[in-house]
Amino acid sequence: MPIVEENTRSAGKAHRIFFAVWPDNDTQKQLAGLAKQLRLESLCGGRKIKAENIHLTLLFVGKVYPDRLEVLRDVADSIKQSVLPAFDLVIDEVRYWKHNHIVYAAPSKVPQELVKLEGALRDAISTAGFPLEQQAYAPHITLMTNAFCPTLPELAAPIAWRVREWTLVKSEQASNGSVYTPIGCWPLGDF
Ligand code: 2AM
Repeated sequence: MPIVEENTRSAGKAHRIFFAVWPDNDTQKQLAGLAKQLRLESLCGGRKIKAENIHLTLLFVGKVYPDRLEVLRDVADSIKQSVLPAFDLVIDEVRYWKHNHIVYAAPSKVPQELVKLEGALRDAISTAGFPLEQQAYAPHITLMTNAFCPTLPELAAPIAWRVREWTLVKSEQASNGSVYTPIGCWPLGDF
């Protein structure tokens, strides 16, 4: 995955930042249980993502300095909740990317509301001068890393997730893996 160019250098330490939707407790439990339920570890090897780290990335922003973080929050504030409704995300597939050895869960049908949310964020953040990767949005929830999985089991039942909000997240590396901290949250409209 190409690394995003650093944003304008300024005072303080830059943080690695992304926008995501984070599962509620029940959905998190179901997604975390998938690797176990499908015996992905014995099938594919690799390492399970910690339950608290399971998420769906909306937009990866990359390195952001503290003063630009405020700009990012203002841009997020300016996105109209009235045109972005809450939506149902039905996770019904488990897939594998050979190129980066990731096993992930995904919806076979990507909701238009998710496409609209990602598009609105991308437009607003890019207009505010943040350099973004240009690749097409591929919604996925990473379940395992460093996996090798030529055959994948099928999901017995889909996981229905009501997405009601989106989050700005700071990512840090600790000795035992990534630590994700929410630093902003915006509701989706329930009409
Ligand atoms: P992943 O699930 O495929 O690893 C934090 O790193 C989140 O941003 C992860 O969900 C990661 O996706 C996603 N992401 C997207 N582009 C990235 C990039 N260039 N570098 C690191 N993470 C990226």
